[in-house]
Amino acid sequence: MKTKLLTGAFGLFAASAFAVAHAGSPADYFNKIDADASGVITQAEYVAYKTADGKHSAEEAGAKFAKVAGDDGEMTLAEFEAAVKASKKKKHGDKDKERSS
Ligand SMILES: [Ca+2]
Repeated sequence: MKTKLLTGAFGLFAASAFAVAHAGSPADYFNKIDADASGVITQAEYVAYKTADGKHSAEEAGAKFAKVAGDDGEMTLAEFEAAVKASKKKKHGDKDKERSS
């Protein structure tokens, strides 16, 4: 009985730990992509990261990068966070809209 309880608790802990690690903060995600830790993400770094898992083509990644980075060709943490926030808003829809207005 006790063992079963412990296993259940551990399973819950493992699941929530995974959720946190998986979601991460935008800054953690940013640092992962910023391969040389220069504080900005270049197009090369972004494309390399996005194409690493084979889910995105270099063209797709390049287009997304240009959209987020703007004219200067460098993605700052602020730009990155804004893009993450914008994509989250899209996913969760009206809830965020109500809260912010
Ligand atoms: Ca960099």
